Amino acid sequence: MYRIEKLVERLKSEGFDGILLIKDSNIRYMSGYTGADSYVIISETARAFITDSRYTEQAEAECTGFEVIKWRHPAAGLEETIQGVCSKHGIKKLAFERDKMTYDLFERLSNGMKSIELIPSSGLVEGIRYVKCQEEIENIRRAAEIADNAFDEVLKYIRVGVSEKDIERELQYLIKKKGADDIGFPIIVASGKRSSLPHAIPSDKRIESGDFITLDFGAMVNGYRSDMTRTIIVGEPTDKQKEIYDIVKAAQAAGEQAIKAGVQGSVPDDSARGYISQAGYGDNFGHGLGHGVGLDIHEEPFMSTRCEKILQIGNVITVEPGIYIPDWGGVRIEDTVLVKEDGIEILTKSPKDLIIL
Ligand SMILES: [Mn+2]
Repeated sequence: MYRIEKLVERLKSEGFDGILLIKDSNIRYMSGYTGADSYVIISETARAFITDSRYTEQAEAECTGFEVIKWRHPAAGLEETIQGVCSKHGIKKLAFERDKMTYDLFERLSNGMKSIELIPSSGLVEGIRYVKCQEEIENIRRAAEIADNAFDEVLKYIRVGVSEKDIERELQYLIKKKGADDIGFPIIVASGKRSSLPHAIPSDKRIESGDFITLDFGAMVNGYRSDMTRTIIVGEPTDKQKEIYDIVKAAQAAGEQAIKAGVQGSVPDDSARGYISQAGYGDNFGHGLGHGVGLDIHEEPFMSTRCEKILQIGNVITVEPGIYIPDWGGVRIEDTVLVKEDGIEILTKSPKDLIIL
């Protein structure tokens, strides 16, 4: 229960009596609950899990140490239920997650609970999630391994004539077949000129000879995600395709080499971006170098030129530079890596030499 103790400590130091959690990933992290549509209140003494009849049985089984409280007709309304927990535990200043609270819910709660001060907060749980424990790392490691296996097998399926959607569906099936609870996030398949779209949605476009294909995908294991991208080519690459690929590959290696505990998140970004800029393609790399990954697919630290976060042992982050040239195509190469004292462990192990199908 060290997670809850750490949160209580943080609440105290910020001057809050308690916190209302509504973000699924934060609720899962704190309570073990794997479902949705629920609320958690944590304070020095409160471990309250508020849900409705659809989820009470599940919550009672999953949330050890929590009091499961049912709300919604015929039980009390949400405001009344939260108010009840707060009165019981002497909570007057109740923090909430400012990036998740809707205006609707805020209005409803503040009108319905006049004696409680609702105060916006940010990153209280995420700050604890920032460094992964061994069990979390094992889940991500397994997710990365499943994604590697699925990638290896989907290569046999990719050929001239199949569509991006066909590839997406095959890869999705393979990720689940190889043991994932789910895919990590919606799969990106971008081929030919469409590979210049960093976050392309798979289309009906069919693969042609000479196409780069960018595949960005991951697996989910016990709620934890992996994230990887490989760009492959069908048919022989042109000199320009080889040039762009090699620049991204070298930039990706430069980014990875710059990562170790104690380094500011902007440093690896500078390193990869510097390489791409020197090669003349700085304007074609518009996004940050990478992001944390865990219960959410995008979480702290967000590595960019402005990132001030210090990388720590136990961060799990992506390293994903790319070059995108409109109306021509693009290349991105991405690993999920574990930050260690002197460097990294790369969790996604698929080859990074250009695969020619
Ligand atoms: Mn990513």
